[in-house]
Amino acid sequence: MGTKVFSRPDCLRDVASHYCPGCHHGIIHRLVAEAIDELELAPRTIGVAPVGCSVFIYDYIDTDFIQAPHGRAPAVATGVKRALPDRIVFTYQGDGDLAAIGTSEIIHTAARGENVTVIFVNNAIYGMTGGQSAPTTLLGQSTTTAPQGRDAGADGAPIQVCEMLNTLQRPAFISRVSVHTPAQVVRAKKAIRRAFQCQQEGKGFSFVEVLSACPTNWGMTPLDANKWLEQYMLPYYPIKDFRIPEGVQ
Ligand SMILES: Cc1ncc(C[n+]2csc(CCOP(=O)(O)OP(=O)(O)O)c2C)c(N)n1
Ligand code: SF4
Repeated sequence: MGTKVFSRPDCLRDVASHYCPGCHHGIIHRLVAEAIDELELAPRTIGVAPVGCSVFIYDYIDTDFIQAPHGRAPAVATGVKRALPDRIVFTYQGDGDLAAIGTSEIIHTAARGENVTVIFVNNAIYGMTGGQSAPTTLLGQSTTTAPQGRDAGADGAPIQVCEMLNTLQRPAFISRVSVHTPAQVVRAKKAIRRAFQCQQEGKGFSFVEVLSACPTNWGMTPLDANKWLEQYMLPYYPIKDFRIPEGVQ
C-alpha cells in the first residue's frame, strides 16, 4: 500500500467552491484550515466572515462562524473574544472590507491589542461587486471606477495596511505574504500558523496580509494574474515580517 503524502485538512469541507478559476481565496482557505488542524484548534475556533467574495468562507471551513457587516469583522471579533476568551477568534477580510469601510475597526482593534487573528486578503480591487477601486488599488491600475488608471491627484495613494498598523504600539504579530508561487505558499502557511499560535499563547493581536490575485476583475488569465502580482504588487507591498513576538516559532 502506498504512503499518503497529501490530504484535505479535516476542517476544510469536501465541497466545490464558488471562486473563479485562478482566484487565490481557495488557497488561502486551505492554509487557514491546515493551521487550525495542526494546532488542533477546530473545536474552539470561531471565524468572522466578511462581505465580499469570501463571505461564503463559512461554507468551506468547518468551525463555528459569525458573519459581520461590511468592515465590522474586527469589532465583532473583539466582542466574541472578550465574551469567550478561551476561544480562538479570527477574521477573514478582503481589502475593500478591511481597508475601506472597515478602516477604523482594524486600526482600533490593533491599537487595543485585542487577542484575535486577522487574515487580510489584498487583491487590490473590490472583487464581488465588479472590480471597483479599493484603497489598495495601485497607481495606474485600471478599475471600473478608475478606467484611466488610479491617479494619485484624484484618488490618493494606495494604503499600505501592514506599514500603517506597524506604527501602533500594541500589535504582537504583523506579516505580509503572498501565494503566487509554491515557495510563497509555504511561507504564507508559516505566517498564518504563527498568527494563530500567537493568539493561542495570549500574545495579542496578530495580522497576516496575503497578496492575492483576482483574475476576473483584473481581466487576465490566472497565469498572467500571478505575473502581474509579482511585477506590480510586490514592489509596493513587499513580502516581510514586520513584527514577531519572542517565542513564536
Ligand atoms: C454596508 C455594505 N456596503 C456595501 C456592501 C457591498 N459590497 C459587498 S462585497 C463588496 C466589496 C468587497 O470587496 P473586497 O473586500 O475587496 O473583497 P473581494 O470580493 O475582493 O474578496 C461591497 C462593496 C455591503 N455588502 N455592505
Ligand atoms: S471575482 Fe476575483 S476575488 Fe472574487 S472569486 Fe472571482 S477571482 Fe476571486
